[in-house]
Amino acid sequence: MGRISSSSSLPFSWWSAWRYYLKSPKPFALVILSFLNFTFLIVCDPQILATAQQVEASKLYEHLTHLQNEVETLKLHEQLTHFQNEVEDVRSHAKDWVVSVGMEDDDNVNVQRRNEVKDAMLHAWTSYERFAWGQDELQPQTRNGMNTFGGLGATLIDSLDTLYIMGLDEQFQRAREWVANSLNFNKDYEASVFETTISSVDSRVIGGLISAYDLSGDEIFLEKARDIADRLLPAWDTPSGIPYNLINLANGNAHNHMWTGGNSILADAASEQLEFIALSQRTNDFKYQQKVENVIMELNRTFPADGLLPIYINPHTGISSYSRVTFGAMGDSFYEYLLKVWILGNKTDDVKHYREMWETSMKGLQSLVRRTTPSSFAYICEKTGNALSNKMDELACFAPGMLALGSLGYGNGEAKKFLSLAEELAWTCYNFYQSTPTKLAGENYFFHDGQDMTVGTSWNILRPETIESLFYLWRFTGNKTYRDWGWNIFQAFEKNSRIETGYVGLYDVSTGDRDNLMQSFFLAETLKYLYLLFSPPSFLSLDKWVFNTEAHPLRIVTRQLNEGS
Ligand code: DMJ
Repeated sequence: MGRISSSSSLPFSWWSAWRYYLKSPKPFALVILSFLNFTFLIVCDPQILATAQQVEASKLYEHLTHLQNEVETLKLHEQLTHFQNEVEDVRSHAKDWVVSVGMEDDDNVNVQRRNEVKDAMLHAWTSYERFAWGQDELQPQTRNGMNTFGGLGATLIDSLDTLYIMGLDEQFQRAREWVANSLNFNKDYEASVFETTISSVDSRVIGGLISAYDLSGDEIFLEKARDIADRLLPAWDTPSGIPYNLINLANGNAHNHMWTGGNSILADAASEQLEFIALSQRTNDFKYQQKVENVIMELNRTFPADGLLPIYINPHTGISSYSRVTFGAMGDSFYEYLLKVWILGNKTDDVKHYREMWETSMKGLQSLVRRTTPSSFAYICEKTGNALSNKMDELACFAPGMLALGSLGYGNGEAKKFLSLAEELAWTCYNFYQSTPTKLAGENYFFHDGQDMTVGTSWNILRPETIESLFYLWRFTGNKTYRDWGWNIFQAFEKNSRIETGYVGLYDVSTGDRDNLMQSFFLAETLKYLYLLFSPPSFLSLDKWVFNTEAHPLRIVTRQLNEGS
């Protein structure tokens, strides 16, 4: 009731309107129609709709502009990073260039020395170009070439990186053209005459080609390296995976020398790791790496407690045969490569076993060190069974350099000890040179109580090992004495070995009688290490490059995890 009384009290109430429309349906219908029409107008009026869409579009546009701005910023950032990388690259090249022309080297004496070594390289190379182009080695006295390695242009390939490093660009280009157009590994030689040792081909030819590729970026070198590596691969097809040392490049028949009793030689069989790993990294084909890493795994299975392996290994069983232990001929580069593969592999866990094996071998090396009387020269003995022999090859003079390079991986105390042993041994090696009338070292030395050292085999064939070690010691100690020692040895080569048509070895370091061969390693190693000895340490930094056993620098690249597996 209250509701009725309250509504009836309003002047115009909804109730009275309702009653009015119920009684008069026409006006009612009119009102309903107007309402519908109004709503329709609002919803469907194109103008109203367009405005709403415009508002929405403008919002979207605003959002889009914001997104575009963000994209632009990202792009700019990317461009900036790219640009920054390029600047960094140019800067580092410029630095290398500045260093290479000696502008950073304030020491005029060493600029002068470096130029004289470059002149020696030019003389050696020009003689080779003139009399032995495309052949393995030059015989300077008779002015002809000789195919000591089956006609693979060993000197030419061994020289590529030295020419490049010294900035002998025209010579490098001519050599490059020969590689591109004339280097042919498909040699159908008679196996008995033209078999080729793996380690020589590998370190000189494959190492030389990869190094030339790393320095110049020219794909032709990589292509050729791959070609010869493929031809060498069948040598690893033995029951143990330890390779044969000889192979015919045309038909792939592999075997060992008769004089080793069918055994593989340690240095030849286990010094292909650097080159084959580098080749795999650059081609993304890991078959090369697998073959050579398997060799080290196999040797590690029966690795002795002193880490010293005899020079002969049976390729069928993988077991060492009774033979000499030496850091000289036939043993040397096995130990060198244990350390350098660890460095090439960025010292990662993947390559930890190489370093462990190397450290074990260095304990063994220390057990072979003796000192002379009266002058206390340190030297590394050879050993057969339990018997030591007081003999050391000049070839073993690579060891001081290796010890200096490897000392970095030890803790402070051990590092100093190894560096100091390296310095002692380098002094001995330098005296191999200083103690002869020509001031050039003989091939090997014997040590007797009270007499210090006497020359064993009297020849000198332009070998690099002592200079190699002086180079490493100069880099790691900064002691300029090592540069002076290197300079003295260079002077002795200039005096005794330089002739009008190249450089020759000596039959006898006492008389100075000359032989008739310019070894390819004289251009690849001896002159290169001398050049680097007189260059600033930042040139071909040892943080970025690792030198193979033939002094071919290989760029250290990131090792991908489990590359070898
Ligand atoms: C080079 O061919 C290599 O250094 C090899 O490992 C042994 N030494 C000769 C040069 O003397």
